[in-house]
Amino acid sequence: MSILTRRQFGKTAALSTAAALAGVALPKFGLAQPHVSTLSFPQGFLWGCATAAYQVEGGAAEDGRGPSLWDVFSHTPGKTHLGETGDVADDSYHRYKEDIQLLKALGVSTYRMSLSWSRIFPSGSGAVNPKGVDYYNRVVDELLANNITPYVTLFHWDTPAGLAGGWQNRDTSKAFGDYAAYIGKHFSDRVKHFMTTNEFTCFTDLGYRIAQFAPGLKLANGAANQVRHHGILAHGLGLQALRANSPSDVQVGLAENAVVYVPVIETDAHIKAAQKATRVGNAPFLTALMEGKYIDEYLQQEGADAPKVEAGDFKAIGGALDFVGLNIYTPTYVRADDSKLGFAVEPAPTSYPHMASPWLTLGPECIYWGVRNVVDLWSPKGIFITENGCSSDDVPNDAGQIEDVDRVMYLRNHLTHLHRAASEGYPVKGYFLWSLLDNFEWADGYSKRFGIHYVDFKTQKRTPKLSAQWYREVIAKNAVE
Ligand code: PNW
Repeated sequence: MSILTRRQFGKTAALSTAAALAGVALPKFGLAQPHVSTLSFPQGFLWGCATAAYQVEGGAAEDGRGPSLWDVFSHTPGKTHLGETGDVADDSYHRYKEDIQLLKALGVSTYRMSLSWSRIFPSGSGAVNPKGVDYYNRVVDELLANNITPYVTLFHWDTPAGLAGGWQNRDTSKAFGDYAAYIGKHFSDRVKHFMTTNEFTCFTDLGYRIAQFAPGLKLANGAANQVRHHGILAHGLGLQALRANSPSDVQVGLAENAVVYVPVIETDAHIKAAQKATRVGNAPFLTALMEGKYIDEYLQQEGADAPKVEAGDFKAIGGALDFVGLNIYTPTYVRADDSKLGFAVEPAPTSYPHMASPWLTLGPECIYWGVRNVVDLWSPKGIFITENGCSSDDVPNDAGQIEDVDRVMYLRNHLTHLHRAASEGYPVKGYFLWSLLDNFEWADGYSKRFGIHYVDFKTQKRTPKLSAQWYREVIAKNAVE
């Protein structure tokens, strides 16, 4: 609805009077005749929801699943909010059919889920666990029976604890390649879209450099850079293995939380600065994948601490992707300057608004710039928003309903800016809302809720929030209003 300013209203009223005198019909504006603008998405745009295995499944010790670094970390005192773990989480291991009905009620056409590597290979490599494979066969078949297309992430941070040295060890990347080959062989008859890994920074830097996530280490810079390299190498080997073990209609990409640089003001100079920042600021990860090398700026910056690269590594890492998945939550504002790099990041004032998670600063134009910077720099074949959503202090009211108007505000604004990208011709193919359900929010345990369905963790009851009703409308209309 457009509300006219006092000046515009005065002008409209004057015009109407003049037009009435002249007997001319004018378009009607103003509060009595709300002007609703519908922002329609391209035909065939895919709407979905996303989750990850350790955050929703539970069943941590069931049917032969091996432990992951997140089981170990969350069971170590002091590592997560109130010592909470993913032992039970949303119990989706047993309730997946109910969860698929929630997806169906929303009307989504796709579901982004991840596989627990240690449910399939309990030690990370070696013997396969048929019961783990059966579980995912049941989930995939149930999705397909309900006309929901699975988009499957092979690794969303739950590294098998049995892999010695975790991501410090190059063998973990090779084990990931073997695991990906197995998944390709056994699932690509029904699953046609795979993402190798989710968010490199979160399982490398947060786990091995700043100890916020599993395994909770604070390695020196050089060693932590090597962990990053093993992360992107795993992606590369996984990509090759999936391709080699799947039919040609299978599409492979990844889900990456590239830093999104937003020009402070939309001028040519600041837009160029945002592009430069995107390339340099993501040098260890997305830039390395898209350009098949570490760019000079990164190598110079790291000097003797730069990662050790072996022959052939970048042939795998730089392999062509069918799509780039972007997990987009927050903006980083940047401006042009005359420094060597040509840009400077703007510090956020303390008054800058954020959602329930303090890191989740609000700037919905980031979804537009995330897409635009990546496409303008590297022209990938397609882009998916593989995650977008927010935490909110959801509290059921007396009637048991959750009126998460702040989440609706967050989502509506992000989709409005995503619409801009689609309507300018950027190849955005789909959007996965994080998340279907409240779930285990890593180090924040169950204290931060990201779902559009409220989960009562005592009873496992799921209740659609206002945002779920809102999203259902968006999907039905293929439009945001
Ligand atoms: C993503 N940040 O993580 C993950 O892929 C999800 O598993 C997670 O639940 C979701 O976002 C919400 O946190 C992120 O600090 C973690 O900018 C941290 C950041 C972004 C995303």
